[in-house]
Amino acid sequence: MKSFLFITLVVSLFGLTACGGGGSSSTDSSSSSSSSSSSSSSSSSSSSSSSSSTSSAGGSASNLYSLAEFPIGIAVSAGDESRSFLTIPEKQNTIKQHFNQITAGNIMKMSYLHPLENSYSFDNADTMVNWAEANGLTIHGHTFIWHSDYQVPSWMSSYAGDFATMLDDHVTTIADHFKGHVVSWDVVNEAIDENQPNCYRDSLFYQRLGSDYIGNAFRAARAADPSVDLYYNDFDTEGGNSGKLNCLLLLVDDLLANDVPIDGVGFQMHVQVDWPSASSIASAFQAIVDRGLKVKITELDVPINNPYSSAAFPQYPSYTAEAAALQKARYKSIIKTYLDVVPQHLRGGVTIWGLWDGDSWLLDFSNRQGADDWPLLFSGPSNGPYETKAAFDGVVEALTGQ
Ligand code: 9MR
Repeated sequence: MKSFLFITLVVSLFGLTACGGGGSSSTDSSSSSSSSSSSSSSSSSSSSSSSSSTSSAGGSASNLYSLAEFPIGIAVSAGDESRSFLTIPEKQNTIKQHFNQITAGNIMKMSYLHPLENSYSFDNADTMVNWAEANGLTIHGHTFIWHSDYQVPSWMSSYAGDFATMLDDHVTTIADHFKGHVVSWDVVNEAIDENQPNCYRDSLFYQRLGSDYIGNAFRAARAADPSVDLYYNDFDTEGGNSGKLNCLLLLVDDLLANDVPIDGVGFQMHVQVDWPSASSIASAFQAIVDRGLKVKITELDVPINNPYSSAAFPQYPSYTAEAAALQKARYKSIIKTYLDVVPQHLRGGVTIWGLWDGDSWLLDFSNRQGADDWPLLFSGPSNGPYETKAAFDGVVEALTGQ
């Protein structure tokens, strides 16, 4: 973990360095590279902050993570993926400068880590973890169990043996491998289907084991790594879809009633710029807080075009100042809601699902009808330097109580 010795300094300096505007911040790639090259040690990274506040990757805060007392995470491509941050030095620099936690966007999913029944493949994930540890970032693991067809190894889909034992071994082996190197896990991802009468998605795992597979996975993970935080993670649970939120609460209550060792709920929060409302989000967070569980925003992004809106799509064919201001306000509101509702000891952190707009999974998402969008905190080009957007300033303003 990075040291937070300089939080007070950085926060107080913030008042002097804030841009506070609605557009992209100023650029100065030379100061960017000098600040990022010093960020491998926490103290030097933080102490360089005051002089690098106008860097291209700096924007209105020198080290975003220093403004929060909870992890500020980023999803990354790694391993053999085409946009692996490990092949782009500028991306590493920006990640080191602003984030203190990493989630693998893909390479710690089932099919990547456990491609064959008797063979695990940890090398790519280990390389990523080693980089994170060398640079003072923690890892949020994603994910032991996800139904999605292309994530389930084919051997598992046709497994004819004792399915419960096999799945326990899968969780145990991975949790054990990363023990001491991962601070939290999405134990089960997206197990809910609110259109099913009992709320459980009719997945391979449900078909073989009923809902027991969820509690089993938490128990196996806890047994393998007693000190890691264990989350249930899902999308569309942040309040706009009341049926899905109700299912989430049923699932969580069932786990708690059965003494399943769950520490928190991950809200993915692939939200729209105008949906759901801040009050809906607050209610959803509150319901988890009321159960004494941690709330982690695990996959935040805010596209500015809403394909589900009654308005013509795309609403913003280009990234106008008006769009940027809307997006900034939305990011700010989400983080503010998180701070307002979730008490400090239950804040699991906030992770943004990708570094710069060209990294976003939404570019390939068919529901977006091929429209461009600009859902993240930084703009490109692909190899950097990355420039902070107004959205970044919105996060800074929320974290600093502006
Ligand atoms: O961002 C991920 C994208 O690169 C992958 O193609 C996709 C399928 O594996 O998964 C994306 O991440 C998903 C995450 O793992 C779970 N919640 C939804 C995310 C966006 O689809």
